[in-house]
Amino acid sequence: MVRTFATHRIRKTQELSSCLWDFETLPEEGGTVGETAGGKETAPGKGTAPVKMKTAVPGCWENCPDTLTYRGKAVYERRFACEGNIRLEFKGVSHTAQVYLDDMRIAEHYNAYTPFSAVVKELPAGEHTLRVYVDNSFGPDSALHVPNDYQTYGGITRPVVLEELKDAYLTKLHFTPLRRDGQWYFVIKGEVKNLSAAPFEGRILLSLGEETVAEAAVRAEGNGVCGFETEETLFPQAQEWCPENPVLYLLNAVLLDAQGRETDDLIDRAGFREVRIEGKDILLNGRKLRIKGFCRHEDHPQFGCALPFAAMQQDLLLMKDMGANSVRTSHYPNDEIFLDLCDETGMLVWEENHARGLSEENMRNPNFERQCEDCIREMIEAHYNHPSIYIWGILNECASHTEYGKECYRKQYELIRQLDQSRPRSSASCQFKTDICFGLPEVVSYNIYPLWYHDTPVQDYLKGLYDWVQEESEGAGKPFLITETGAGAIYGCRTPSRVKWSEEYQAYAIEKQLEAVFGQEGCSGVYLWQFCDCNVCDSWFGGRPRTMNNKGIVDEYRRPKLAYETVKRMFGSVDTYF
Ligand code: ADA
Repeated sequence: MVRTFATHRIRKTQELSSCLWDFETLPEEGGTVGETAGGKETAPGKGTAPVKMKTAVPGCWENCPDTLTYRGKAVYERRFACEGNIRLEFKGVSHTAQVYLDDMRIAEHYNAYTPFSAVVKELPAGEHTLRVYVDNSFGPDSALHVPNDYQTYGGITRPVVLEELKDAYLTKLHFTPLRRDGQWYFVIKGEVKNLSAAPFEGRILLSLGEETVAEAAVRAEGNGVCGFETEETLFPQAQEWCPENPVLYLLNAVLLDAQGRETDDLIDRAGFREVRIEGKDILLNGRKLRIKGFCRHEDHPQFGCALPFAAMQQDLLLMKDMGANSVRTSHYPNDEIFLDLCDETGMLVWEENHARGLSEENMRNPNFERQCEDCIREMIEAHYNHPSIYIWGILNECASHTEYGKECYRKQYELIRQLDQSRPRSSASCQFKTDICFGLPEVVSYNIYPLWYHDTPVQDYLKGLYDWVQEESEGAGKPFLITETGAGAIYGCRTPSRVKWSEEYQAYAIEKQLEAVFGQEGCSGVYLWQFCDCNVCDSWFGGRPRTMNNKGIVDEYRRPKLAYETVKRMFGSVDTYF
């Protein structure tokens, strides 16, 4: 399964995943089989035999008995028959991929959480061999995947698709809804690429649901690209998308050649909804929004980060059962299937680029800027149309208190603005009363842990921080969100004495935290850290019993802790709109 709906009717596509591929580890001198407690990687030593097996794609090799702790390189292989122009799309490989088709290198990609593709022209008829070299090791070249408070799994962790292309094909289709005087308008932008040496002339037909809504002429030079853009078009019959009634429209672009023959298509989904900032308020379709959300890692003991469809849906069901209206994809862009489900179920999404807790020294890694920019670009290009995404986040808990850090934040915010003018931007900060970046985004966000990492009464702590933002930072007058708060609990650790790590303590702390957040004037809401317990890297074992981040409201198997009912009661006590 690649998406929850078909993205082509004319372009021929075939999923290459959802089956077993040949797999072999490539341990090498200096290669690794895991981390030591100190965060250094251990070499496997000479004579480490490679592991060969058939393995599931998508999947993580940490879920196979022979490669439970393997960190290093491996190769995946499968064969397929095809001819002509083809496009291969990888929705996610963790974390570095080199792709070979019949021994020819066709793609290279860094970062587990964003898609990439390769186009190969005029492939001869017959069987072809696709080989993907995957590496999940840490090292100086990797600025974003570092030993961290979550796991960097290994594998082809999201779907792989093969597409057959004619000479001209659609590369992009972006839908922007606009709301004016109670009426809905839209603008659709897209791009056609010409793979042949001769110029291509044709037309694009655009439809929304059953209606053809626009048409555009396109002309692309030989091997060139051609953009198209509709006028602002009124869509009087639009039904708006909102959490209570998430109405989706099929957005269909059909490319016709000069003779009027259907050449290619792209199908996506669109929703009419508006996110606007007015003073300290986040307005959704003109109504003042209150966030009741969860931070969620893509993590499961049986599937690593490659959760199957039903498991994703179950996570959403549980979050909804607790009364949540939003999910924060901490700390990286999520699988599109999950975003599809959020669109369908009306779950608002804070989607963020990949970066967690990087110091200024980490941010000075020569690859840092490029790797962040690639991630932002790939995330926004691919996820632009999801109505559920209401905000873009960047650089969770990085160096937003230093001048060097601020320059990085500024560049990344600007890049987002170039790619998307329609959504607000923010960043979850932990720089208490020292953050200097709040002048840059539209929304000010803080991660706070009173009653967990320190015992300051939550209300006092939150008010102190909020007042500081209003009185002494450039964030004054902007919406203010709590993007993390929570407490740890080991599932099954129960004691009436309510010590830390017990379920009783977690439930108590969360009640106090939510009470304070919902009572704080000017606060637009909260994301609890976190939905489920998750694996962390070995070097994080200290302060992380079981080498897991145990702040889940459900444990890693999604078994509810005592706090589940507390969250349900507290989330249930306030509405989605103020
Ligand atoms: C941070 C961070 C999370 C997690 C959390 C915690 O705020 O953003 O990734 O590490 O703290 O559990 O302490």
